[in-house]
Amino acid sequence: MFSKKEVANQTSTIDMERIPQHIAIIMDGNGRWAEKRHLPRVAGHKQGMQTVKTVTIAASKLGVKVLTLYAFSTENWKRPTTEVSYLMQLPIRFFSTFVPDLIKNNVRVMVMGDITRLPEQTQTAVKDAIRDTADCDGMVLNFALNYGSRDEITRAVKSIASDVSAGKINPDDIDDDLISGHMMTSELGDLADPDLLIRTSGEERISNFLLWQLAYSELEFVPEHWPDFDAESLKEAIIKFQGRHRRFGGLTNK
Ligand code: V0D
Repeated sequence: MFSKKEVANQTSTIDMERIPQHIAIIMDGNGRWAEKRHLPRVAGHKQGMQTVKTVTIAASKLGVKVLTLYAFSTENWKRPTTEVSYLMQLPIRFFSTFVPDLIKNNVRVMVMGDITRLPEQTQTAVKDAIRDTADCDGMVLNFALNYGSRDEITRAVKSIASDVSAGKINPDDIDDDLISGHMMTSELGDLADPDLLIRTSGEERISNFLLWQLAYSELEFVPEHWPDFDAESLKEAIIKFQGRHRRFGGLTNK
């Protein structure tokens, strides 16, 4: 017998010419994965970190140009202190074991969000990884860390308002591109907007993630909890994206 996955793979294959350039992922379901196994929630976070490594290498090998991962939202501070402390260790652990693999795979690390409120050691680990991978010109691995999209938009509006009041720009200069240039994704240039958003664990919401940048993205909600997501799940999501995002008679299917 074939599982659903195998049937899906028999009937369709990935088109390497049409890989989504920017994939964003809401890595949901780590706590639920652990609870189902009668393990503490942090065991799910630990396993989830392994999944980050697997999916990063898989995405890079497929030719994805930007992988944005929602690691910690501005709302996650409301979780129990012990859980928050554990989460804050994860970027340190992640980079202490994974920077050589990132460099080997030519992956550059980027972070968006307010990292100034994170513990000193976490900030250092993040800054070191950004520096150590600065010369990599393959995939960008972009972590959304202490990020919230309304906060991002609020900062952008304030910054634009202050440019107007300083006389640097006129209200008439404010357009789509100018606003994009004030978002935390601005250093990604043309690649700032995800082609595909994946959310794991069955929840079908955007939850304050990339509200501006997701305007035209394909959205895929998959049932697996993040620790169960793997290279095969990523390929399946890309195959579905390609099926939906076909160009009909030269018209783009936006
Ligand atoms: C737990 C699933 C990698 C989501 C993945 C601080 C919840 C595993 C990072 C990470 C977390 C973040 C930034 C960075 C390098 C690594 C991470 C957090 C949680 C919250 F620069 N996994 N990971 N960060 N989990």
